[in-house]
Amino acid sequence: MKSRFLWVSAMVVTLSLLAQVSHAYKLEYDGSGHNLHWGARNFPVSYKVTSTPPVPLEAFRQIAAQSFGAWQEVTSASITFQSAGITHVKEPAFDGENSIITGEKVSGADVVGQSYIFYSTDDGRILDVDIVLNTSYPWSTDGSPGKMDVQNALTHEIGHLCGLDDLYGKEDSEKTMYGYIDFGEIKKRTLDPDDAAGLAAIYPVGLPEDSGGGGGGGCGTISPTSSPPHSGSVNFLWIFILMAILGARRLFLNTSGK
Ligand SMILES: [Ca+2]
Ligand SMILES: [Zn+2]
Repeated sequence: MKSRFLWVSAMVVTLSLLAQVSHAYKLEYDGSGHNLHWGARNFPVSYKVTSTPPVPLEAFRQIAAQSFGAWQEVTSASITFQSAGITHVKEPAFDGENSIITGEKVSGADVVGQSYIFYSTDDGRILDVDIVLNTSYPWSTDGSPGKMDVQNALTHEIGHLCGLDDLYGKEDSEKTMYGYIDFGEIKKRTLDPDDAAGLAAIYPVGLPEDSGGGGGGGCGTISPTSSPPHSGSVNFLWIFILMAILGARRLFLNTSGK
């Protein structure tokens, strides 16, 4: 009897060790241990799309809405999004607008998409996220072989915009936050239960308005819908620019051959 009890205990310990090694999801963190997050008073988080997308503009707008929708539809999470129209900006910038743009402003030829996350070093509150799709790749709207699917890549990058980090484990390959992408791939369009669980961990339903670093009292914090800071806040700008480099999240081309 006693030996069987020991055997069961040993098995439970092994299982819990395995559970610690494998990550269901990962959150993005600043250097001080705060997980990156939007304050609830920024909901709905607004975004703009580039006037020069790699596919027809109207299709691009619809795909962006669908990509944000995949995250907004998570019933166990509270974050919401809203389109604010078109932008003409060409490069990521801390300008108070969350922009989905295209270009080659990414940190390597194998980087298909990249998110630039500007956040407050006080509490990890996200202030501005710009997503860049690398135009040195061909893009499509229908998962065509030999092209990158816009919705597949955008849904992944919006996970970064929300505060989720990349996953690189073999067991993560079907998740939206898997950090490798392939031509013709569309599996990231649909969230895995672990992607949804990560979002719910950051934005649980029923969170009070002033929690999550959002602040409800209008205490002069910067929101992404307000203008960027002018005189008197220049130091902050420099901090955010440095942090953007540290906070950049990239989506790599899958070169493993599958
Ligand atoms: Ca911006
Ligand atoms: Zn990524």
